[in-house]
Amino acid sequence: MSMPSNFKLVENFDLYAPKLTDREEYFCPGHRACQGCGEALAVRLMCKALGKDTVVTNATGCMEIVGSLYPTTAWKVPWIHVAFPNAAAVASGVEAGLKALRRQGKIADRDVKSVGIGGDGATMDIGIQALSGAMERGHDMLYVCFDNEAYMNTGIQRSSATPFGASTTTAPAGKVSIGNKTWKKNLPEIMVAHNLAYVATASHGYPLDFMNKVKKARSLKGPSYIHCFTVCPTGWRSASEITMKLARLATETGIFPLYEVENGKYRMTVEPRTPLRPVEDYLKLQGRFRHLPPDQIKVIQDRVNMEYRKLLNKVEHSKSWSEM
Ligand SMILES: Cc1ncc(C[n+]2csc(CCOP(=O)(O)OP(=O)(O)O)c2C)c(N)n1
Ligand code: SF4
Ligand SMILES: [Mg+2]
Repeated sequence: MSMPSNFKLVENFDLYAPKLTDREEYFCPGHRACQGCGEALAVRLMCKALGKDTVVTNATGCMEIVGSLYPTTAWKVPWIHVAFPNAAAVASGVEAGLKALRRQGKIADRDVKSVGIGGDGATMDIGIQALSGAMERGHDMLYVCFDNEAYMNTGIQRSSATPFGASTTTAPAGKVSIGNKTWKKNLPEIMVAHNLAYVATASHGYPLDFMNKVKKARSLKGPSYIHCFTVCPTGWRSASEITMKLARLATETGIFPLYEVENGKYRMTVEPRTPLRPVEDYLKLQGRFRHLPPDQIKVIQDRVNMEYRKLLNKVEHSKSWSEM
């Protein structure tokens, strides 16, 4: 698998070469995700990077529904489905349980990791309290948010991750509205404010970058958080065969930059060529943005430029805690 030529992979830590990835699948084919589902691909990649000694706690959402249709399951690691709001709380309980088993010598020789997962609705809206609590208490766990920018499983309702200008069933574009009028909540930044040792953004459009981040987070003791961008052809009204292209365009336009924050220090892990591509290249391929007039596209472009500059400023000036 090669990176597109207009990108530079900045990573240097213990890189996953494709031939070294785990051949085993832990989120298996046969699940019921829509054609071209980016979230299913991302979950599969995450599982490959985590390996078999993993317990996954999954909030309600698309991945739970498509992966566990009775009497089948796509999961080959221990997996618990929990309510919409409390995946992080249950994952922290799993971690406490693992600690007890370790103390009793029952899993003394195994490094079993507790991993909580949820969609943007489950993580950024309804589960944010449980997530904040689990991170603040310092559990040895990883939480991964699979952000497809709406409540997809129940019919494309807007969430706090839905971008400005997108048309959703609860924020429809029409004669009186351009669709969703709020800007995406910056949950990675909220996680950084929890002083976690490791926070990263990721995308299934950059599989090795994502898997390396999962691997790194897995190896750390303590809480860590990864925010993974995932394309949803059904909710975004995009062609299923351009799922990877859209994920890469999100990064190439600066809409979803890929970076990590380790002990307070920001670092870009994939650097798009500058100047960034215009946001229109990304927006025009999706039905949810089809109605946007040029002046609204400019509003989005200006905002993306400003957010990107803010991020570059942090990359340039932030220091790791040990350097302070
Ligand atoms: C407390 C509660 N409220 C609402 C629901 C209904 N519900 C189930 S899945 C879902 C949407 C999930 O959205 P998200 O977390 O973004 O995951 P996605 O389906 O987009 O992957 C909703 C609203 C529920 N199960 N429980
Ligand atoms: S609705 Fe979207 S996230 Fe859900 S399975 Fe279909 S493509 Fe995937
Ligand atoms: Mg969602």
